[in-house]
Amino acid sequence: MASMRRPYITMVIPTLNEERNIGKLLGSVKGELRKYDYEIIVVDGGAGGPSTDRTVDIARKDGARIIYDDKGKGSALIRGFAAARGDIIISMDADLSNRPNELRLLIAGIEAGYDICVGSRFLTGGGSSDMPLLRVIGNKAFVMLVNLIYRAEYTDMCYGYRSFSRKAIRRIRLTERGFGIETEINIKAKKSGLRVLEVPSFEKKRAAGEAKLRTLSDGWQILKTIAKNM
Ligand SMILES: Nc1nc2c(ncn2[C@@H]2O[C@H](COP(=O)(O)OP(=O)(O)OP(=O)(O)O)[C@@H](O)[C@H]2O)c(=O)[nH]1
Ligand SMILES: [Mg+2]
Repeated sequence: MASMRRPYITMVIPTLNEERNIGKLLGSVKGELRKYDYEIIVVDGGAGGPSTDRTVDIARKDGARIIYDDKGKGSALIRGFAAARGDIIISMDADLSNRPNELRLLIAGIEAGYDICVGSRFLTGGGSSDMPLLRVIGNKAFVMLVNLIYRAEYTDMCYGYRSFSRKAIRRIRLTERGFGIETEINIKAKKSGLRVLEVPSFEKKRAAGEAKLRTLSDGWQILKTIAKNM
């Protein structure tokens, strides 16, 4: 970032029935960003329609801009990115898995001149207490495949805590509607020569509510994402 002024931050948070998490998340994000100008975009809804709980009411009361989407997590992120006004755009899960203090790392990476910073659970300082063995194995397999095919050096693939420069958001055209979105971003970032930085990130256990990712069918989607972009 050329100028010395503080960047304007856009948070993009996809939600599907996160009423027990979203209020606490927004509180801690706002605390962490208090020295910045920022906007928070909550993109709510899945294939079955909007959240059926109080997620949207709570998010709106807490000052988030609400956008609706009815296709999946990837589609929600694409919509959120398109609506973002920030110099730095950050995607974050709503389930309290991501640590708010790591926002500083994600912001610093873009300020230092990288186009995309991706959180990695497999760098020293990172980790996960929310990853069953099957997901660890699947994720490793996707990392190896993408690195081999696209001559990349990722250590993590399917993790959603990330930051983007405005330029990066404009440069890569995203189409994945579901959980393939992170893999699509990694591949397209590499293909378009963007400068990518991995930063260690620790994924806590989902605090409350139900997991939306179904390991096998979403794993299959991710495999198709890798094949489609070759
Ligand atoms: N808008 C939208 N958000 C979604 C959808 N599916 C998941 N999300 C959100 O995307 C984020 C990540 O989803 P999770 O269910 O936590 O996926 P995960 O982290 O792989 O699974 P857990 O192990 O349960 O944490 C959460 O904030 C979800 O609410 C969807 O279809 N639409
Ligand atoms: Mg989660």
